[in-house]
Amino acid sequence: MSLTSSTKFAQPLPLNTTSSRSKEHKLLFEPFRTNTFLGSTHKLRCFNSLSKSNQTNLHRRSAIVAVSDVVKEKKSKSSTNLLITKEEGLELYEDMVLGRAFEDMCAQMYYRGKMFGFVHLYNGQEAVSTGFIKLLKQEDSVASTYRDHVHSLSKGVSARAVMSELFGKATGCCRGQGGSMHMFSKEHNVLGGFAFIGEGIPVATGAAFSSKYRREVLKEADCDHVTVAFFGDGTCNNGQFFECLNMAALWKLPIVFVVENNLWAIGMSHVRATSDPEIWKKGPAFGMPGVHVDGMDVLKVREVAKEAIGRARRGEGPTLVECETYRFRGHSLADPDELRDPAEKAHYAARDPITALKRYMIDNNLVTEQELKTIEKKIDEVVEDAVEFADESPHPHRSQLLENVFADPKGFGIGPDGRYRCEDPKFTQGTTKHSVQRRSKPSRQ
Ligand SMILES: Cc1ncc(C[n+]2csc(CCOP(=O)(O)OP(=O)(O)O)c2C)c(N)n1
Ligand SMILES: [Mg+2]
Repeated sequence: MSLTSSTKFAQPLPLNTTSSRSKEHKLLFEPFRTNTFLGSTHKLRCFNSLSKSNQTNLHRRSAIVAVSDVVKEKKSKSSTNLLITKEEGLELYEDMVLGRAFEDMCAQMYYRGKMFGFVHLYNGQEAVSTGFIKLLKQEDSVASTYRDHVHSLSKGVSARAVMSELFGKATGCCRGQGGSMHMFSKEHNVLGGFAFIGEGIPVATGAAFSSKYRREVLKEADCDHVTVAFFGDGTCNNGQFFECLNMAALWKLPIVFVVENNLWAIGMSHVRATSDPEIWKKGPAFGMPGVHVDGMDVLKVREVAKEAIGRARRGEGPTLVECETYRFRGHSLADPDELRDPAEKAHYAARDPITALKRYMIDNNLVTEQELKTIEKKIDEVVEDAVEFADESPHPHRSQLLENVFADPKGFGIGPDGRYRCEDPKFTQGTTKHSVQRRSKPSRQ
């Protein structure tokens, strides 16, 4: 398979990374300019300004090669040409099925009143999380968004710990204090889910800086850790995105910026909200490669991820990867999802990344239906177990309320006597009195 048929890379100049790279690398990083937007039912505004022949040519080059087409291309070739081994395929499949089954269960539990606040599901986007995170080491870091359950699962946080967190229980990965939008695990280097869009990007940039600092200043030669920051298309119109691209390129940080472009920011279509909807093009503007990949195909995402993570690990700097994907449910479980065109939904539903991987593996005789069914059954049990565990787990103690809210717990949450200030009946009186006094003073202005 030629990745260029589904992947677009633009490279800033100069960038001296191609000299020692393989032919595949050259293919990947070959400048590939096109103005069509993969899979989108919308046309870009600038598309109209192209000549007719260019339009046809560009359209042909950017057509999606679904996994099924890849299979057709591959049929006559030997199995050694496959993009994955059986073990890798099973790992990817299991991770995606876990993500899907977990989220479906979340929907059930949410509507049964077991979860509080907003819950944003990841259905449809699994190929992005799995394609990237399954290539990472434990020491590598991941920064997520409020759509963070599946990133955490892919990074190794147990289904029990994530489900318990969603139930607000003490056994959750944040002891029930974070909830759906704030998954965190120091052990797994999950740097957090973030409710404010774009907030995770500078945190990820800081983590990447610390890896570089440890390696180059503290001389920890084995510190080659990489950080992957996931965020949405709507978030790319936020200033933090641009600031962090600049710093990461300037300092050649070991980071991959992964845009999960699901074409929508709540009810705002990406093509309506963004001056140039091809986000990948912003990479070269800041001095780093920009890539556009079919985010419904885990194998293509994985090929791109290998290269981008490898670049970061080798000290060659950041990459911006735009994965075109789609969420199969509403923005959150509170969203009736009435704004998106049913034809658009059907278009992407037909490209379900889990079904596509299954077909690829079966058609290439990597696995049998039965082997995949065994995985699906195992995952059902894992998710059932997570729910039982979360349900039976205790609620956090009230004394936990202000822990980890302030950097210095003695400064506000806990008084000098070691007791929680909120337990002091005079807890709010002081501030009220102070503000009344201040208001009664004559103004100097
Ligand atoms: C700083 C900030 N501004 C506005 C919001 C409100 N908000 C919540 S989700 C969202 C859309 C984000 O869309 P996108 O980045 O595409 O992510 P997706 O939900 O599609 O994964 C917005 C604007 C917010 N959470 N934070
Ligand atoms: Mg979006």
